[in-house]
Amino acid sequence: MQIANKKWTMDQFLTVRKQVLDTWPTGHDTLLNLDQAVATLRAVPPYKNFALKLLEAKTSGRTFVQPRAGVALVDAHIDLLQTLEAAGADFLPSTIDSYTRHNLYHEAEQGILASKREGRSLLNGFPAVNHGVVACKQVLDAVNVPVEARHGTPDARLLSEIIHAAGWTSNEGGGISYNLPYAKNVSLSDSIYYWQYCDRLVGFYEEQGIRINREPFGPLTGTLVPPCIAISIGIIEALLAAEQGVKNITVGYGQGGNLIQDVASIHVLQRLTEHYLALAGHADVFVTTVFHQWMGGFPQDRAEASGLIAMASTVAALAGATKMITKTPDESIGVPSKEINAYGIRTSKMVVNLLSHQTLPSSPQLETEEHFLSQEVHDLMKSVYALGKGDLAQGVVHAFELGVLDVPFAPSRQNQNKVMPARDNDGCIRILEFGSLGLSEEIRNVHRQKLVERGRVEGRDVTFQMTIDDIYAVSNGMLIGRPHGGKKR
Ligand code: 8ZB
Repeated sequence: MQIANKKWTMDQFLTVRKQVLDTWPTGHDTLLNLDQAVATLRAVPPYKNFALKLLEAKTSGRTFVQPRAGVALVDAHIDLLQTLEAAGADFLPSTIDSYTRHNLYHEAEQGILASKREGRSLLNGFPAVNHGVVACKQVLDAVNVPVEARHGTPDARLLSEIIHAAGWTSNEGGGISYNLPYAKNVSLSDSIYYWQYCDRLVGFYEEQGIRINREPFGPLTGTLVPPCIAISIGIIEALLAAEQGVKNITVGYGQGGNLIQDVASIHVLQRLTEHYLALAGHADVFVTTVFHQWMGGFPQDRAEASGLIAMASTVAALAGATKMITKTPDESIGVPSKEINAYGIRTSKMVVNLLSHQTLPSSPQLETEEHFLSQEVHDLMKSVYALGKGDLAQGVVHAFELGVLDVPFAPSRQNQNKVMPARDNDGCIRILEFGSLGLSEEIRNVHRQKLVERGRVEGRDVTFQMTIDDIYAVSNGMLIGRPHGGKKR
């Protein structure tokens, strides 16, 4: 697939759309008529519009909270969302099941039937394509806050059609962030093309005066991702979306663990996303941020998990993130019950409410971190633009081929997997192996120096062993994987 970062014409979009709607019977739902979909979306009240509520969130001085949640059957899914709304969720999700994420709708159908037979969910999410527009609209009608589709789908074209036609006003994902962490063998140019379609659909609705939010998936693999890599990919996905006409974008970031680095990252994410959008002629896009509570391995102990959730909420609030995605004390077990999911929301909300209107004051450490991080992002963006000879989509594809952009621990063959991260002596995520990452020698030396400092304190060489120790540290109750620094009880 030859791709370019250029807005699709409506003709081009409608031609592809015919094929997309043909891929599964619910694609022929009468409500997928675009005029009818526009009417449905126009009838969504402002307090249930994701993009409009984000405007309110950004000016409120409080970090809004949103859980993850999804089960196989419509009634149970509605009951689940109503429980989470009652627990205080400001935004609701519908987490989509893995079969749907891989476009395996026949398998999803079997999962629905089996769930009905057994009287419990046998899918790990809500199969929105199989349920179709009418059922998805019932879900939205049953709650009083905006609903977003959250998934992990490289080709989400039909899913996006269905959820928006049902009045859901936000969609998570992007051509990079919903490919590399989630798929092994989907070509990057294909997934970028599929997501151009999803964004062009939103662009169409925006042209009709309907506000819809889009959210790149910031945490990527959730495992020690250096902030400069996550932020650059978020900016690139924001730029690709804006080109297709998206006007309301929430860029994301997964908690790293060091307070200063996390606050710096949210600040730089907001600032540089706006900066690059403006440079590309998209200054009219409204940008917000989302902070994901710890996406790595969780402690098994519920009390320890709750501590981690409370700490994440503290950081999100002090950083001034617009919203935060919550975890639950049962994260290490699997898909949470509605009760424990509600518990996670209430824990998180307590903290962000206590900290509303408080922010981390500026300090030399915070300024230094923001300075270096900004420089890193500028380095990466410059390398990507150069590789694409001005075309961002081409640049991204070449950047991943060459490892100029590289996501640690991604299962995808589209990714070089040469970058190795490790924490420095303060617990900040730094880079131990750079591969071909597009960073200057000056920046690389800063990372090297920080890791050597840790090695000196721990009396060991800087090796991959640090990476391994750090991956398991948080679930063992510490941020940094020190050689003899087990849990202090
Ligand atoms: C990449 C996102 C992983 C996180 C949670 C996992 C993990 C996945 C569901 C869910 C509630 C679901 N997750 N599916 N949480 N309901 N159906 O997403 O636990 O935290």
